[in-house]
Amino acid sequence: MSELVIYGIPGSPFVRAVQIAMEEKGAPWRIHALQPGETKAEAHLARHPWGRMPAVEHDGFTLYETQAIVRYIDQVFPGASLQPTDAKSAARMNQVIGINDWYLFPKAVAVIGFQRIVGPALMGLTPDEAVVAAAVPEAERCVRALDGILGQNPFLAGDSFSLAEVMIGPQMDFLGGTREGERLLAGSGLGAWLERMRARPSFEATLPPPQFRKAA
Ligand SMILES: N[C@@H](CCC(=O)N[C@@H](CS)C(=O)NCC(=O)O)C(=O)O
Repeated sequence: MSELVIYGIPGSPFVRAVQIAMEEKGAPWRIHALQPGETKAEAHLARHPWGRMPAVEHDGFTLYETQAIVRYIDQVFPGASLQPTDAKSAARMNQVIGINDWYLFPKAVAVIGFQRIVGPALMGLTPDEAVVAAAVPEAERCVRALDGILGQNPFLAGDSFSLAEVMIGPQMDFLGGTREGERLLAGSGLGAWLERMRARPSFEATLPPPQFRKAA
C-alpha cells in the first residue's frame, strides 16, 4: 500500500485531521513539513491555489480540501469505515463537518487559536484581547451546538467514531488549549467526549508540537 504524503505545518488542526484519519485506518503516511511562510510560496500554491494546508499526494493523485481528503482516505484504505451507512447518522456527520468548515474553524478556532497560540508561538505576538473577546460568543455557540448534537451518544454521529470526530477532534483539542476553550468545555458532555478522543491512539500518535498544544 503506497503512503500518503501530507503537505503542511505539523500542529495545524486540518493537517492533523488527515493524520488522524490515516492512523484510524492503520495506513502509511508521512508529513512533508512546510515552514510558516511556505504555504504562500509558488511550490505550495501549485498544490493548493489558496495557499492553505493540507494538500496531499497519493500514488500520483493530488488533492486539497480536508473533507475531500478524509473521504478519499476512507474509501481507498482498508480498515473500519469512518462513515456511517444509515441516512440519519450520515446526515449528522455531514452536518458536523459543515459546522466545522463554516463556523467553528473560521469564526472561533482560527481567531482565538491564532491570538492565543499561533501568533505568540511563531511571531512573538501578544494576544489582542478585544479580538479574542469578540470571537468567544461564536466559540460558545459552536460548543453548545455540538454538545447538543452529541447528546448522550458516545460519538457525534451516533454509535461509532466517524469523520465528524476526525474533523472536529483536532479543532476542539486546539481550542481546548486556550483558556477560553477550556472554560467553554469544562463540565460539558463535549468536554468529556474530547477527553475520550484525546485518549485514542490516533490522537496520541498525532500530537501537535508542544508550543501548539497549550497557550503560553
Ligand atoms: N477549507 C480548507 C481550510 C484549510 C485551512 O484553512 N488551513 C489552515 C491551517 S489549519 C491554513 O492553511 N492556514 C494557513 C494560511 O491561511 O495561510 C480545508 O478544509 O482544507
